[in-house]
Amino acid sequence: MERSLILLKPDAVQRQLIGTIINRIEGRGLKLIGLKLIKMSNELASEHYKAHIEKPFYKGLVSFITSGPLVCIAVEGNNAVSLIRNSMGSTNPVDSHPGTIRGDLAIDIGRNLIHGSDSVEEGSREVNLFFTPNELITYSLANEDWITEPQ
Ligand code: D4T
Repeated sequence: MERSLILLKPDAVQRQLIGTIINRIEGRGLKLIGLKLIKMSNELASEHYKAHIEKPFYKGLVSFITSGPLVCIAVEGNNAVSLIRNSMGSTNPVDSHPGTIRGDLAIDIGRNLIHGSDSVEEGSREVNLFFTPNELITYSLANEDWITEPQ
């Protein structure tokens, strides 16, 4: 089963958009299996964004992501990674379509509200980076068969 890590970044928390964004994720039918508020350490930020270490925006990105509390969410389900990426919209909100989270709620690439894992492999790695096994809960939703056709 696919897993994806979602981060509601410090701008989402400060703008009091936590509920609005979670509402969209739940409304789509995705299942949350982990949820917590944290302040990201410099060490965790460097690990999470290590692919961008040489990029010109890296310093500002780490400074922003460690600047205040953020919400970590683990999601599990078929196609969880691509469903979330589609709901988020493009990295740069200028290119995000209306109807997506960034397309409706953001305007600046450096304040784009949300992170979602960009591949199945990354989803698994990132969920394990942000959550310990006992923080993840596997369960069934009562309405699951009304969201996904049973195989
Ligand atoms: P994240 O990782 O936050 O989900 O974003 P994306 O997966 O959509 O985009 P990314 O990894 O390419 O970029 C990571 C993060 O860096 C910020 N950023 C990016 C920025 O501030 N300036 C830039 O020019 C780029 C490319 C936004 C997201």
